[in-house]
Amino acid sequence: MKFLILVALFGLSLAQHNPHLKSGRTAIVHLFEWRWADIAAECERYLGPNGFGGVQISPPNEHILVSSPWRPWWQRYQPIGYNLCSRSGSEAELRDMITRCNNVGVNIYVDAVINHMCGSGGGEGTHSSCGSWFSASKEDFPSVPYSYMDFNDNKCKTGSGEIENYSDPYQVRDCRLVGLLDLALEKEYVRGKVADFMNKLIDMGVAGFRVDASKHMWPGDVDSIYRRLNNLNTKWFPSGARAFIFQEVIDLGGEAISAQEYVHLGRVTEFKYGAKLGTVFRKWNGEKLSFTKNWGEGWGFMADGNALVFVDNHDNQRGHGAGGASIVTFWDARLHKMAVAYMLAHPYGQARVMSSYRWDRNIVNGQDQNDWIGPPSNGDGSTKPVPINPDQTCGDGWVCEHRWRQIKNMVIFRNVVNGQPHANWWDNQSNQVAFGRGNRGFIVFNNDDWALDVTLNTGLPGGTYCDVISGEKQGSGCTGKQVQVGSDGRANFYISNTEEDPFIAIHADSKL
Ligand SMILES: *[C@@H]1O[C@H](CO)[C@@H](O)[C@H](O)[C@H]1NC(C)=O
Ligand SMILES: CC(=O)N[C@H]1CO[C@H](CO)[C@@H](O)[C@@H]1O
Repeated sequence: MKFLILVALFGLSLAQHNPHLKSGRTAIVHLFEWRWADIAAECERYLGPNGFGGVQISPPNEHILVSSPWRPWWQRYQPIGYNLCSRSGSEAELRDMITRCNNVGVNIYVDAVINHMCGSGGGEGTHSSCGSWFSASKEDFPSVPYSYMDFNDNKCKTGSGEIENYSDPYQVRDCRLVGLLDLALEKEYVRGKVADFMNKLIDMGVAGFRVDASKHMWPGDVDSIYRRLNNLNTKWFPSGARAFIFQEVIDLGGEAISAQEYVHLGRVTEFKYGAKLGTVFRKWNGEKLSFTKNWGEGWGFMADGNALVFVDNHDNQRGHGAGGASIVTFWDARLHKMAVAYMLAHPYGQARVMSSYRWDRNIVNGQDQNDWIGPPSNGDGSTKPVPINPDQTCGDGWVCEHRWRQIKNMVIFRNVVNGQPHANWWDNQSNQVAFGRGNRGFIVFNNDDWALDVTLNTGLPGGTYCDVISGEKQGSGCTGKQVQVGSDGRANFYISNTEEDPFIAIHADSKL
């Protein structure tokens, strides 16, 4: 009997580790702060055709409007309620986007902010994205409705009501995170309101959720909410499919709360991944690329099936959250392309690509004074559309890393090698490494300060392959380097350390 119950519980939660990606797709992209109308268009014109599996969207629910500083990105992490109008668009636009993306095989994952409402200093009035009245000082949010009884003020035992000591797991869960009003998720009423919000999105067709600030919620409380979730919409997903859950738990080791407390409930963001990969590609602390032969669990990361991996995210690309200076972002484009390619070539974890906007950095003593700046906007604070240039890059400050040829082609590489084992590793005991994925793909990196010139076993069938980093296959031709693989699977690779992109990737579909 006990055994049967365990199997049933285990089965239910394991289901929430599955992203339900469609037809061989493998990677997710975070279109940070994009408008719904632009995401819908991007699904149809770019993400669907290029094999992207899903989009993580910014929080869709009603949020506070902050005037000082002017409309920062983080205002969307301060909910006022669960009406679905936000800086990214209206409920109708959200619904249209979900439908259109699903129809071209691209899933939508919602950034769910359920730990808290706005900050205690958020004032009183209708300065919210749908215009709902609220009072932060009275803890009154009539649009939900939540009242002062729905917050953790009595449960938190610190004098200030804030988290004062991160070594105390009670404080981290029961007290306010940087002043944010902490919801009493142990209450049936609050759990019901959160589940209703998430179920509305599930019924609209989303495939799952990135659960913000998960570390600040008790695992038992979020488990109770996840169990209330509807199965996914059968218009696009198999009957009985559960929402994909990936939880934001920043765990670089050495803290009271570990990622392990959440892995039975869904996947967890593996923050060690980007922090370590950045250290390796920057060659800091004596790290070398050759040390990544056992990348993944061998580096002390969580089990493969539990991990959501990324090179950078919207927090740590601007110095928030975890990872610190080693994180490699679009500001370091050459290293960023290499690190993202490494992630996409490697089988470990569910991969997520970051797609950013530019802002005016102003770094004083290692801290960016402009880390708050919101997306490219008009004077009234409304977010600008994403214009597409003739060369397929984006304009108006949108970086669109996911459209960089090297990254887009590695998303395709990951699809082509899906399910194939990590194979044919080579390294020079320094920063030149190569590995393949079964007999479907092979990648070679030169992050040393001298040329690479070596003949390697690729595991691929003989033939001429087009390198998808320096160019790509177009019709029967190749716009980049060509690699000759002999009938024995061996090929010579030459990569100068001064090349724009000192790495080469070939795969079954890039064969000429
Ligand atoms: C922080 O919390 C931990 C765990 O409860 C405790 O051992 C430690 O003494 C606390 N530190 C301070 C400064 O209160
Ligand atoms: C330790 C070291 O640098 N080993 C080798 C790295 O790779 C090049 C050739 O690709 C060799 O010349 C180095 O000796």
